[in-house]
Amino acid sequence: MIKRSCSSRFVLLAFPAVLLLAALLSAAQGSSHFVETDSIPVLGYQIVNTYPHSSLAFTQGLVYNEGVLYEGTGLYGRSTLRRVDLETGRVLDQTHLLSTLFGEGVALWKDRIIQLTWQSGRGLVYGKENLTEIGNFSYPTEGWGITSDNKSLIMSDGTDILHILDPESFAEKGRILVTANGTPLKGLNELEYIKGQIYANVWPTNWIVIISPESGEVKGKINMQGILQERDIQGSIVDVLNGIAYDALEDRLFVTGKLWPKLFEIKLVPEAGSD
Ligand SMILES: [Ca+2]
Repeated sequence: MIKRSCSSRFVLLAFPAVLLLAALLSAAQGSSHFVETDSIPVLGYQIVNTYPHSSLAFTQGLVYNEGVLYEGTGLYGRSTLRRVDLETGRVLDQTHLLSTLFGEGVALWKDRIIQLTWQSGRGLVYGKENLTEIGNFSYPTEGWGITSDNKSLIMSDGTDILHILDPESFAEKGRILVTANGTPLKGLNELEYIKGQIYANVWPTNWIVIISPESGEVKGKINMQGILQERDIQGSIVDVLNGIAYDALEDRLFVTGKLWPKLFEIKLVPEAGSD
């Protein structure tokens, strides 16, 4: 399995695309320990729309609001926070992080955007309109994904723990211990709060899990295998599925991945062959 370390992220970028795709498919299959516990309902997807996405964006955070995607990208020296036009994928505005920071998840809170960083223990706060940094905060874990349930911020750190943070003070108010059939589910990455449940990418797989915030139990899992085809990447280098955003007004669900040239609007459906 490809480990999530600084060096391995750059090793990933040196892989030929075909080999990388094969490695990722292998990793996704090999790391599917929770998939084998089959009492969790499986969903598939239908592609509703396909949009351009910057193949230079190492997507670590994604959220939608009023026609615009807010996207956080990673890698040292390349991390950004950007506003992106959904239809064209055009970057409307962006701010660059210090080269010592590796950008991670993003969430909206009121007129602010919150962005995590990976191993710096530092969260960044921006004004939503102009992406100007207006504050920061610290946390004792790694920072991976973050979302909001309109009362709190919910943050992942790469383990099976979701941290519930006060959105004003960033103090931890509680934790959700995530389990799939009673087994801790690690690797929780990019998050999105959708209609009372938490959707999470599971690094480094093609699975998205649907988590009950009350119990931490995985209530459903979405098999995203195959959404990005080899013909889509045409020799370019891609990394794993990561990035979930939701348009609550129009009930639209968006997904993409790190360095993916496409972003998809999807509809969830029962997986073929499942009950
Ligand atoms: Ca998200």
